Amino acid sequence: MRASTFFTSTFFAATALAHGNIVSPPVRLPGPVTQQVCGADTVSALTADETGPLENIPSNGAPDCNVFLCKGVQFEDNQNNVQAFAPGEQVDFAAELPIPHEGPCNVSVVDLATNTLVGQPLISFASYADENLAQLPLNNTQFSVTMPTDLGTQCQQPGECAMQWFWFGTNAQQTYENCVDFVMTA
Ligand SMILES: *[C@@H]1O[C@H](CO)[C@@H](O)[C@H](O)[C@H]1NC(C)=O
Ligand SMILES: *[C@@H]1O[C@H](CO)[C@@H](O)[C@H](O)[C@H]1NC(C)=O
Ligand SMILES: [Cu+2]
Repeated sequence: MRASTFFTSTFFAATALAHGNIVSPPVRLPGPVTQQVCGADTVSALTADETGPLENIPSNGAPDCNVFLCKGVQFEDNQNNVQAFAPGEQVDFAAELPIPHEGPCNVSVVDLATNTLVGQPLISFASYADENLAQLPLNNTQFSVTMPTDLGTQCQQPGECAMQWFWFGTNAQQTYENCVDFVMTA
């Protein structure tokens, strides 16, 4: 985090923890299963600051707690939070970027069992959240993706696929993620 020193102390206190996150569609949030798999301090870090970078989240070396996949948050805590999208559907995203850090960003469909990309990224920014701009382009905080039409039977089971927002602040050396669990409707 590089919060500039010209911020007043009040502003700094209010925003020092805030870097960025997806606010819509609903993202994966931690619960008891994440606590069991990762540890209580992982859940504390995730809930203390939903906008923080992965680098601040302890994995405790737990084999099933990969903070680089959906922040380590487990699907089992989010079974009631699975979105349904149709092939070709336009899905609108809203993001908050209270402390921008310039770097690449994308949203991709991820196969959760193997942590591999399904197809090409749905959207990709070579330069995102550039703090040197007077104002961020609107598409940094409001953008849309079009759901793929060529997945066949892939991504039809809950927990099989998520859309993952992935942003890396190059100078900050901070990585940000959020996962949207979804199923593709036939
Ligand atoms: C998506 O963005 C992340 C973070 O910038 C980057 O590490 C990754 O290589 C990108 N993936 C693709 C397929 O471009
Ligand atoms: C976002 O908007 C900027 C400024 O208009 C534009 O240069 C860039 O290509 C857009 N990126 C995407 C992924 O739409
Ligand atoms: Cu930051």
